[in-house]
Amino acid sequence: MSDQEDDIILAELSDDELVLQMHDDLYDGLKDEITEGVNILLGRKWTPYDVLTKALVEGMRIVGIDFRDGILFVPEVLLAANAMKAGMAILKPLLAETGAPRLGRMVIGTVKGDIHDIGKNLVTMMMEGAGFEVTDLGINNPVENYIGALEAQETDILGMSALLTTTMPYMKVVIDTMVEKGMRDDYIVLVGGAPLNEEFAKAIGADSYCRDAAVAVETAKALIAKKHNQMHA
Ligand code: B1M
Repeated sequence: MSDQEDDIILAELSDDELVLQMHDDLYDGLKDEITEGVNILLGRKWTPYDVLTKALVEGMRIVGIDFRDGILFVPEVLLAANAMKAGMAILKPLLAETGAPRLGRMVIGTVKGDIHDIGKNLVTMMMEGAGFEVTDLGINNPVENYIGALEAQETDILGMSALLTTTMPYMKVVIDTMVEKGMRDDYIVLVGGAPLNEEFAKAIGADSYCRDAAVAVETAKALIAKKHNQMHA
């Protein structure tokens, strides 16, 4: 870090400057600075959602570009991910604090072979904030984990996350297994992750593709309401 960077006092920056600085700090994997930045923005009455999307998610998007282009490597991206998680940990209770009524239960996990969990964690946070109970299976889940969790307790929604083109086909393995076991129609299946799209979701037999965590919440609410209406029709 240069002397000049040492001199930056985050609390003295304007909102716009601070957000740009946080993108840099996330890029550099500076956990303490990200924690401080999140707290400053919250202190300035930013909503937790705006802090999450404008400071953290946007910062990680920039990291992703340089990772793709071979400018950043796995160890650096891991540091960025840890810094992002430190920021998310502050926002998590605030996003869950809505007092929303219980809307349903979801099981979510990242598929086998895939260890990316930031997006899934974000979906979990937003779903909990919207009033869903969420069982998070973590990363690298074989089909047995999903089926076991669905069978263990009454669940409305299965959510799967995949960030790699090599792991996204595994979602079909899970859905096909649900079909074989005659349980597919008992659940709403939502899928998400950067390489997916609506077409893919349709092709593997999911109910919907969710572009981001906010869309996951809206889609879950809409499909739950539809299911309830059908049941009471
Ligand atoms: Co990885 N990685 N990575 N990585 N990594 C990507 C995904 C990649 C696109 C980077 C790149 O090249 N530009 C690329 C995949 C290329 C491809 O397959 N097309 C890639 C690669 C290649 C790899 C490795 C193979 C690298 C290597 O080892 N050589 C390796 C694979 C490891 C494995 O999984 N087996 C690897 C490793 C890692 C780290 C461990 C270093 C780290 C993960 C840390 C962690 O998650 N704890 C990492 C990271 C951080 C990334 C990038 C930079 C950022 C991902 C992220 O957290 N984004 C990523 C680049 C990118 O995506 N542009 C990249 C922020 C997050 C908020 O967004 O996850 O998209 P996202 O989630 C969004 C939506 O997608 C959606 O909502 C979320 C919130 O809005 N969503 C859902 C996600 N899941 C959902 C589930 C739902 C609904 C919505 O269910 C209902």
